[in-house]
Amino acid sequence: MSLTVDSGQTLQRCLALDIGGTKIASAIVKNGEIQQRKQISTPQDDAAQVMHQTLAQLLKEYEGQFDYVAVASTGIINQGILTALNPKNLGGLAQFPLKDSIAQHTDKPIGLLNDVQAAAYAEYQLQNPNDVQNFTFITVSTGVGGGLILNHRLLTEPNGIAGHIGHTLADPNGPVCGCGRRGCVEAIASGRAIEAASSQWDDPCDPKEVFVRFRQNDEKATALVTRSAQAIANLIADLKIGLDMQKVVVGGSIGLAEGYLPLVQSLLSELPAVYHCELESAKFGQDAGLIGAAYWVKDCLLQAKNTGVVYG
Ligand code: ADP
Ligand code: BMX
Ligand code: ZN
Repeated sequence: MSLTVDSGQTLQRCLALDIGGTKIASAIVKNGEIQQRKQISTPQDDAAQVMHQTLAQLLKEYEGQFDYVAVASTGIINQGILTALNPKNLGGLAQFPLKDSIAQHTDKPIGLLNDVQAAAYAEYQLQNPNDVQNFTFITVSTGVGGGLILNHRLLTEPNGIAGHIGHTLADPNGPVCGCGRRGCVEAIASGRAIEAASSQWDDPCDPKEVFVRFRQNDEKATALVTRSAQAIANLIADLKIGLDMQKVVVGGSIGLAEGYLPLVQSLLSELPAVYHCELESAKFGQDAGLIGAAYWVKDCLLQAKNTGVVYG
């Protein structure tokens, strides 16, 4: 990320944007507090053009109320460009010049990172660093994403790819993922994967209703939710054994749905003890991406201002 900031510039008020596959959240973040939160649907048709218009509109709505812009977005975020690993999650949008699109409407500094990397940064602030040096945030939402903190440091470099653990293998015979690989965790566990299955039922329904039926012990809904939770439990086991992960926090609308995390926990506990890992749900809930982007970009800007060294 390249960032410049004048020595006199204050960085109190952040316009934070969180662009997911289903929704775009926005807010002013000041002293860690969320103000003026708004939420709209992510463009699905004519996605590039509508995304430009949506960003222009948001920048106009918050005009004069921020000192810098922080964007947490789904996709691989590198050099200000959004590249979708799974374009199906973004209305077919494969590449988008996110930073340039925003820069047309403001001269304030702009920083960007992946949505789940941002959420990981926020939730890690709530951990005791003496107890937790290796930490992962997993979102189970439109897709499945991750943010990895290793040895206290969020991995964003060198290409913005780190953390895309939704595209590790869950089942070699599973469905083909939108990224082109067969059997990714995302193709089995995500909201879109659940929807692809439940929309084909004789009594079709959306993922929210799948969870209502799951909580009523409906057989098909329970099997579908369990398939998702099993893929996430195995992913957590892989993180533990591969990276000595000490804690995993789970977010996203599927991850936060009532009954989901206890199921993941119970499936993980069936594995040998060495694969076990402490699990929690996101304390910032749906705001983890907004808060994390605001903190992370501010930290990058301050680092650049104080040392002349740009990181991120
Ligand atoms: P985004 O991917 O934009 O960050 P979400 O975290 O809200 O958005 O995830 C969207 C996915 O979660 C969709 O597949 C949607 O159907 C599903 N979903 C939304 N609300 C619920 C709910 N209450 N229970 C279960 N699934 C939900
Ligand atoms: C996908 C990928 C990740 C993202 C994750 C969760 C795209 C467009 N996105 O794996 O970059 O972090 O989904 O994203 O390829 P969400 O939209 O479900 O929040
Ligand atoms: Zn994939």
